[in-house]
Amino acid sequence: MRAVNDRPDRAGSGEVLGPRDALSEPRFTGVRSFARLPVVERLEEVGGVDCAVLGIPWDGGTSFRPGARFGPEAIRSASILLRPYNQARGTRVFGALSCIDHGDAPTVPGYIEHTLARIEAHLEPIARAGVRTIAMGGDHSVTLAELRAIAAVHGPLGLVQFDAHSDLWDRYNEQPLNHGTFARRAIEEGVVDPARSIQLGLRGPLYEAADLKLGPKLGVEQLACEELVSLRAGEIGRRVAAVAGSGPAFLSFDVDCLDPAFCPGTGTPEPGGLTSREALAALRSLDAIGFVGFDVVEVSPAYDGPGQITALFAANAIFEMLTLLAAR
Ligand SMILES: [Mn+2]
Repeated sequence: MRAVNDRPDRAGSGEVLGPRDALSEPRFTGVRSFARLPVVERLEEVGGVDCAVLGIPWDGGTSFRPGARFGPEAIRSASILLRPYNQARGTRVFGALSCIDHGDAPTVPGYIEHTLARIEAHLEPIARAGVRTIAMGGDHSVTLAELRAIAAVHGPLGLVQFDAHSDLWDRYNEQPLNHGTFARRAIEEGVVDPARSIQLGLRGPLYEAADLKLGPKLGVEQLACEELVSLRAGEIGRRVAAVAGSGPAFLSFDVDCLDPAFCPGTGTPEPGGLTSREALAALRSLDAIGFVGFDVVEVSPAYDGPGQITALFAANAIFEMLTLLAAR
């Protein structure tokens, strides 16, 4: 039962918290946590770690298929296959970063305003302690709460959003809070700086032609899926860096950015999306951006395919996010 602790040059911060070693304890044993990281739920014990992975079990903002409240549980189960070293990047992740599984943020089923307020209150002190958070959603409405909390510490954020949908709509059923409106609310509230924001992977049927004008109107750069897949990964990284600049940014990854062949377990699937390989390569290209927070959202396990492939992709997307932190 040992934690990875092999970076003696890590000055003055005590133990480096990492996963249990699968070479001495089989990876299918033990209580499920993200990547078999130690579970540290008490805020007082979070200080000193580099990164906290946490769940946000919530699907009260979905407009179609529910079930993302079980996303964190499924991602944790799939994540036990992760290993400490990222061979694609040549980067040691666990062992270089001190990481914990910080449990789940509080939610209130049926009450979206209360839920977003509780998530925000839960995250803000973590961000204030200088700990980077990677949240496992949850439908995309939870990102609004994360952005509120992290912007309260770092100021307005650049948003890098991988998604089939812009989530810039104004109302669903006359109501302002929903997984399809979070990005617009975040811009209106000033927690996201649209001039430093970009959405990638957009596709699928819209309500009307005017939907295509929402991005330009609100000042957000958009890369449709067709254009995104025509770019090499390095070019994607340069396009994002040109928009996001050097200021603090948030990376939000909606798994419906991928084709349903690769990520069927999601709330609003759209055919014609990225492959797993394209998506991971795109994430790896973002190493020039100053991300201060991350999430992977819209994993709905009840709709997942055999082998829980959506949850498995989500776990690996989080591993790439951790790698971006470790490589800095
Ligand atoms: Mn979305």
